Amino acid sequence: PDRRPLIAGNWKMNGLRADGTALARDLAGRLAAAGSAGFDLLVCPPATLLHAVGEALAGSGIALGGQDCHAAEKGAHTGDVSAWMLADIGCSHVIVGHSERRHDHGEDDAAVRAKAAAAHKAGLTAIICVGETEAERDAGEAEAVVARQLEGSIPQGADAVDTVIAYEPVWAIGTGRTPTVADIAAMHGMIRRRLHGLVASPDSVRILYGGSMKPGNAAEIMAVADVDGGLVGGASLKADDFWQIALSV
Ligand code: G2H
Repeated sequence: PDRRPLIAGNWKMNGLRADGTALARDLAGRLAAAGSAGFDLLVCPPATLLHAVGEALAGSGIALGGQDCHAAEKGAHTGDVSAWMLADIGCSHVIVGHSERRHDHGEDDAAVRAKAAAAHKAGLTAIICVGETEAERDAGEAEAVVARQLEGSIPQGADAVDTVIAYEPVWAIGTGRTPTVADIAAMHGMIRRRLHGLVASPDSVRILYGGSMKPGNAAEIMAVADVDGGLVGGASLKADDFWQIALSV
C-alpha cells in the first residue's frame, strides 16, 4: 500500500504571531523551492495562531492542523475549540489524545475516541496519539498498553483517509531519549497488526513516530518498516530542523 510519509509539526504552546507566521512562510518557501516533495507536511500551531499561520501557508501545499478539539460541535465549554471551528478556519487535521492532553487534562481513551469521532464528523483527519510511560515499558507492558489505547481511542468507521496513528512513548517526549530502532519496529509492527479489525484498510493507515525526533535521528527512524512519518515537537519550531527531518524520509 502506498503510504505517503507525513511530517507533522506540533508546536505545542509556543509561538506569538511574528515568529509563527515567519516560521510558516519559511517552510512554505522551502517547499516551493523544492518544487516537489515525497512527503506531506503539516503544521499544528496553537489555536491563537491558526488564522495567521493559515494565511501564511495559503497555496503552499502545507496543511494546517489543530492540537486538540472538544467532542461537541458547540456549546457551553469555556476555553474549548470544536473540530468544526478548526475546519472552518482551514484545518484539515487535528491531533487528539496527545500524552500531554491525557496527562494535563485527564483525557482517557473514551474522551479521545469522542474527540476523534467529532473530528471525523467535521471532516478532519484525526491524528490519534498513543504511547506508554516509562514505568509501563519497564514493567514489560508497553505493547499491551498501546494495544489497549488503540482499541479504546479509535472511533467506529475510521479509515486510512480520516485517521493517522502517532506512537509517542511518553518517556521519549521532549527528553532527548528515543527507543531503539528495534523497539520502534516492534511497536509499529504491533500497531499495524492491531489496526486490522479497528479501521478500514489498515495497511494504508499512516503510523507516525513521535518523541525527540530531530535531524540526527530522523533518517534511521523513518527507515523503520511501518514508520510512515513523524510527529515532531521541539524540532518543529526551527525551520532548518523541521525541513531536514522532512528530507530524511
Ligand atoms: C512528542 C513530540 C511531538 P518532542 O510530544 O508531539 O514532542 O518532539 O518535543 O519530543
